[in-house]
This record gives sequence, structure tokens and C-alpha cells, in this order.
Amino acid sequence: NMKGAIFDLDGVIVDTAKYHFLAWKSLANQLGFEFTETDNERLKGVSRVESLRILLEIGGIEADERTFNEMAESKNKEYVASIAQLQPEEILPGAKTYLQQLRSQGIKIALGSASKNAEFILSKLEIADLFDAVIDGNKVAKAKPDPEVFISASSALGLDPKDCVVFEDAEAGVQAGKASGSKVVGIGSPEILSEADLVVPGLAALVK
Ligand code: B16
Ligand code: MG
Repeated sequence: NMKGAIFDLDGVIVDTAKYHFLAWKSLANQLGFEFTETDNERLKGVSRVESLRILLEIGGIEADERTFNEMAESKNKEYVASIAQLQPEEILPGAKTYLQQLRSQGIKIALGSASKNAEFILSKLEIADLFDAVIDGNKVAKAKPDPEVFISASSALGLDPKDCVVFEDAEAGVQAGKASGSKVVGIGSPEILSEADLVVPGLAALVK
């Protein structure tokens, strides 16, 4: 009885986390400290501004508002330059097939992402036409675990959240999906995503 499917982007459709990591690491190095892949785990699903706040906390650095904004902008510039090279082959296994399968069953599809670069990424991956609605970081005020992004996504599809299923890889995203009133499929490990209704290792596991 699923009428709508709402997908997170990073970690569900494509692994942009590795490009975020390189750009954050380069900012940290410019500021004179190390930033590891383990540190990067804390930034998954988290907004750009909150990510920078965490990064500066790791480095023990304080920045005034103007410097903070310049740092966020400089990281984004480097990140956007790297994702400009994204190829359709980088879509995670099974993701495109699963989206096409849902569409052929008449299920409406939305994106529910924290990223302000979501439209650009979908166009690079050549899958923008598979989405009926895109709700991203430019369209919401409150970050996950707040349910705003998923409530907006179901309403953009003209559906009640209870008729939608959210696909999420981050703990805060799973919480946001549950709080919106939708069912949630966690993408990743059952230990971390214990609040999800079902956990699979990737969308490939759902393709029939
Ligand atoms: P941007 P998602 C999130 O994407 C990423 O997981 C997170 O690491 C990133 O900081 C955030 O988007 C904002 O991205 O800097 O492009 O606006 O998982 O919500 O699709
Ligand atoms: Mg994610």
C-alpha cells in the first residue's frame, strides 16, 4: 500500500560522502589540523552549516560569523568542483533500477535531501526525470531529525506521509522519517539504524 517513495540522496542514491570528505579534509588541513574518515561519519546527513560547526569543534577553532561563512563557501566551491565530474556510473547499485521499478508500478517518487546541491547531482547522474518532486536543503528550514523535509516531500507528491516510505542511510534521517509519520527503510547496518521499520544493505536488495 505504498503510494509514494521518498529517497535521501547521499548514501542512498550516490556516495557523495567521499567528495564531502575530501573537501572538508582540505579545509581542515588549511586550518592546520587533521580530519579523518571517522570524523567524517559525524557529518553524514548533517547540513553544511552544522557540518562546519562540528569540524571546527574537532579542530578546536573558533571563527566569527564572516569567517565561518567564508569557510563554508570555500568548502562548497571545492565540493561542487569535484561533483561536477560525477558520472551516471556512480549511482549506487540497484538504485536506478529500483526507481524505475517503482515508477512502473505507479508509485510517486520524491527526493528528501539536506543538500543544497541535490538538483545538480541528479542532473549529473542523469536521473532527474525519475523524480516527481525534489525537496532539498534550499527548500527546508529545519534539518533532520526534524521531519520537515519528509513532510514537504509527501505533500509535494500530494500524499499523506503515512502512505509514503522513506529510504535513509543516516540515523537522524531515519528519525526524521519516523517523526513525519512514514514507514522507514534504513540503508546500512541494523545496529545503527535500529529505529527503521526494515533495514537493507542497499537498494539492490529491494529490486525484484
Ligand atoms: P550540501 P543527504 C547531506 O546529504 C550529506 O549527507 C551531508 O554530508 C551534507 O553536509 C549535506 O547533505 C549538505 O550538503 O553542502 O551539498 O548542501 O544525505 O541529506 O542527501
Ligand atoms: Mg544520507
